[in-house]
Amino acid sequence: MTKKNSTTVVQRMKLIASLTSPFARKVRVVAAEKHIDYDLVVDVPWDEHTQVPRLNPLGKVPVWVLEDGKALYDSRVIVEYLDSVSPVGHVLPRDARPRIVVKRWEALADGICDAAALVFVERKRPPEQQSPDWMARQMKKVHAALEVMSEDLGKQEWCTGEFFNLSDIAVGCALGYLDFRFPEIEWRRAHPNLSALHDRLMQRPAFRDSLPVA
Ligand code: GSF
Repeated sequence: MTKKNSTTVVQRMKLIASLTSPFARKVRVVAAEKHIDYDLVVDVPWDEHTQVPRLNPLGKVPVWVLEDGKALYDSRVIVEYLDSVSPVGHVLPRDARPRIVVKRWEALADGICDAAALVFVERKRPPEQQSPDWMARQMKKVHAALEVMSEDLGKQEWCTGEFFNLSDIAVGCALGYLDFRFPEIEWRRAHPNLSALHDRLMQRPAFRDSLPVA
């Protein structure tokens, strides 16, 4: 930590994250692709002594802590911020229309993670408190979103066409999360084009280095 002048304390930027969170993985991949330097602080928001609620009243990771200590959340805000601070390897198009298309992909991929994470948490409750209807409703969203992602990807190399961007990162993190928490979902067999996309993504160090770990 360095003192810039008598009032401002400058610290290295920090990412507060769990190593299982697909949203945090998205941020880690974006930061790596853009060569943005930061300290990774592992914090599991479900743990008794978590510090996450001090930084994010919603109690969720990821949280990005700026040099002046200000905390940014959620993952969509953080990736926009990261893309705006470095011109290296832009992950969001500048123009409004293609940018919104990428954000739509991100919403779809994040939506898979939201629904899947709810099921994961529900499955950890005592069996008599679990709601099969609730879990089925969430899993329906996961399968419907996979279907649409596969349809929209079609035969393209990357989600929005020729160029790799945030849509691919978000989709890759969602697929990786399904592999990690729901290995029984055979999305590769149902959607070979998503499987090929995932294989392409796994050739990138940013993806290989951020696989979820329990
Ligand atoms: C979702 C973050 C989230 O659900 C974002 O950052 O994009 N819209 C947010 N994080 C989960 C961990 S995970 O499932 O990735 C989390 O922190 N859950 C703790 C809680 O109390 O819900």
